[in-house]
Amino acid sequence: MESGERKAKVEKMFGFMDAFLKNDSFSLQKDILDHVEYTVARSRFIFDDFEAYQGLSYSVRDRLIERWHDTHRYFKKKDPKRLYFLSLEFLMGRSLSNSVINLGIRDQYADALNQLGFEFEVVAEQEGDAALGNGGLARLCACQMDSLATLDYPAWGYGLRYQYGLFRQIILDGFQLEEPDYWLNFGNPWEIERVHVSYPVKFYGTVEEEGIQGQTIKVWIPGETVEAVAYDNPIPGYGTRNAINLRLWAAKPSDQYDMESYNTGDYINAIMDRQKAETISNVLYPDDRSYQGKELRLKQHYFFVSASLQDIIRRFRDDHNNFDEFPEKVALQINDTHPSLAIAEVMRVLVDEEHLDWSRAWDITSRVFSFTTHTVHVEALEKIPVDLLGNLLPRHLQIIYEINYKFMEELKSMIGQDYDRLSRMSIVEEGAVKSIRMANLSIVCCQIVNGVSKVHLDLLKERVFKDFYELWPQKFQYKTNGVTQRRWVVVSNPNLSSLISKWLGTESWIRNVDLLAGLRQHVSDPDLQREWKMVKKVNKARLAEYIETLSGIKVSLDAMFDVQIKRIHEYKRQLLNILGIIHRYDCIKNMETSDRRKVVPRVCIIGGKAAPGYDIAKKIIKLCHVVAEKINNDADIGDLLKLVFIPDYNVSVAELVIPGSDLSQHLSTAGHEASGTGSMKFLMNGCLLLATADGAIVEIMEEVGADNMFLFGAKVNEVPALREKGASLKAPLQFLRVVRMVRDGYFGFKDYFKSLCDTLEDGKDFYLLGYDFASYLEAQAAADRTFVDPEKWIHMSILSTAGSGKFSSDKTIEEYAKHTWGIEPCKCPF
Ligand code: T68
Repeated sequence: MESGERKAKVEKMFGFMDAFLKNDSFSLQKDILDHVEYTVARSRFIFDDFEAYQGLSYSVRDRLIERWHDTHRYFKKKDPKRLYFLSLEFLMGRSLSNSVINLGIRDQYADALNQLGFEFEVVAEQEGDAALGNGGLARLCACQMDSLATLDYPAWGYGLRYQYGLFRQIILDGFQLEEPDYWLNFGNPWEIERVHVSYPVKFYGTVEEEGIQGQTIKVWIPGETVEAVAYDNPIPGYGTRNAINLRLWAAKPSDQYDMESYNTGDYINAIMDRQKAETISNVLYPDDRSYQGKELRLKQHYFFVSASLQDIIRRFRDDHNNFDEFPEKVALQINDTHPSLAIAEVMRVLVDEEHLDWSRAWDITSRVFSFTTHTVHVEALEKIPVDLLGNLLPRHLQIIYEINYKFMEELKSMIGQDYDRLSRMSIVEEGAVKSIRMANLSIVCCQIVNGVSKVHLDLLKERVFKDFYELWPQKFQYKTNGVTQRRWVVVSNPNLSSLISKWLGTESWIRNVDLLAGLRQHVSDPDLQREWKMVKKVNKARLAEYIETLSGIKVSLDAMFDVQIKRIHEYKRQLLNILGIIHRYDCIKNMETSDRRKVVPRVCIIGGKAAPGYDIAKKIIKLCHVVAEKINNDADIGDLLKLVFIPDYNVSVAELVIPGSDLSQHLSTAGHEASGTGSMKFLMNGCLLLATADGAIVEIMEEVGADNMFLFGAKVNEVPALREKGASLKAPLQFLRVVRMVRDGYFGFKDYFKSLCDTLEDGKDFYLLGYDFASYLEAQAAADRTFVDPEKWIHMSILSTAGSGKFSSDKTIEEYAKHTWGIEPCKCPF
């Protein structure tokens, strides 16, 4: 039957509107029960919370799929320029609450569950996190997908479906241990396996030359083929019918080399060999600092790039046959350099497969790509050893050499024989290990290179990519990062969300975040202040309960909840926080009992994962535990000070902790944090920030005013000169005293902490903890003084939320759409 004929028949039988699923309480209950019975295969009369979660999720998924189909049909009909967002990492967290809120049917589902004898919150807690990323970069992508869908952009996300997400952090005797995160163990209702959407990805082999029509063509004869299978994850927008797609690739053995291996007669080994193919997409690399030239990692990158581009080109070809139209229809965003092999891959397809001449192919390629970098650390820029690349992807290496040759020629004609500069800018780094500099490749190709904050752009211009900036100043831009208010306020802090809507008289801020500024006019209203305080108290109570369940520690709700949650890094300076806590403890211990009444009680909360091979970061975690052990068990201290380490920090833990925080700390040594998006989540939730003037904080200061924050520390432009001073830069006595306490074994583990303390010695203190310590303590004292004036604190808290609009990912995406990708909204009409 023709599809048009079938459509008419279906419509005649069911009527157009009947085709859509209904959202009244009875229909939802029926759908949940049907899925429990037929999809989960449990009895509809006896099922537990987890099975209710499964039934519920499949029923939500059905509704997502409807919108997702309609959206893609509409995109196909309109054929707008599409954005393809390529990222090796997406940190999506949980999907259920976010989906039902974006679909606008949360209350209906809560009611339906109630009727069935379940509680929405309890059922939602059953979901595990999808943790296919390390930290800020990956979570940023998740926020941006939410904004792309909400703002109706014709966008696709592409990534890898790792079987093992970011490791689970187990704390044993205060030490971090890593456990695999086999997140698919309990199934994943949010994805749709597309067995028919699969592409062969090739590796290794040789490049040969062939003469075709008088021309010499390079032909890559690959040595290994692996199949990439698509798993689709619908991403619903809020307040729109649009639902876009996040397509993640999984590796499967390919049939293409089957016969050869089976013919050897060694059946079992042939199967084992096939199995190896699947390892490509198995594991997420848990290191967010450095790039090692590991073959598996490179294989992951190319596997992802090749499958995504085959898919993108196939879609383009459905309606176009001239590649000159490619840049009008396609924008390819490369998220950090990890997907930058895509540049060489597009060139390979255009030149080797489509037989375009080099300059036409290069013109097209350089008009489709844009690149965002997320680091300020030159040493963190990705480099691939030439030997490794040449072995795995011999044709790509040739193409990169060719791009570099042409670039070097062009550069020489512009700057002459300045060999130092030429060698700094070359895509190929000569040296002990000859390598390809992926950032240089990306800058040479892309017309726009984005930083993620104003400060970051300055650092790119002045330090990281100075030579390139001087050559092509017009390429360099920044887009201030943002986070989605849907996830970080509406989903995670429903009480605050309702309060904001009540005082603004509208829910429109959920799509139009500028409206948050309207809270300013009510900031002094005692009713708002009282209600604001109440919401915080309820959230603190929820967090206190969580802490007690985790650690058995009872914390007082009257204490200031002071939080630092993020990946553990020396530059993020969790150590400064811990040394500050030791100082506070030491002061209380040495106080007259009568003076202790003046101490502002604090609950210090720290959470974060250290990369498995990052020794110093692991020692910081251990130090936090031994200090906590001492303080929390000191009867002298009681409720005046508590220190809690929250294990296995992830997106859903953040959703619980952030709303319950009073103060949040962002302590990076100035010039080290490209942006930092945690601060934005706290800001939206009305937490006050204690921070250095680094990354996004500088722009936050502009929005909420420095008076509404607690700022401290050396400024970005002071840091290099301070470092120059080396050992002559003397740390204050208070600092020396607390470091000595650790060094002398006051908290035990004296030998273990020696190397950690050594990093703080005069002349070795690269991250300037000693230098910043005094001003850090002053900022902490200012926070204490403010906390005892609740009216002032609440005032600052309301102004923080009111000033957070600029840091919505909706804003970031609008900027990218206009100034980088050149895409327009494409809103599905019904
Ligand atoms: C972060 N980068 C920045 N990298 O550190 C942070 N790296 O300042 C910024 O706010 C955020 O990106 C978003 O722009 C990362 O998170 C990684 O996770 C990473 C992962 C693999 C390899 C290197």
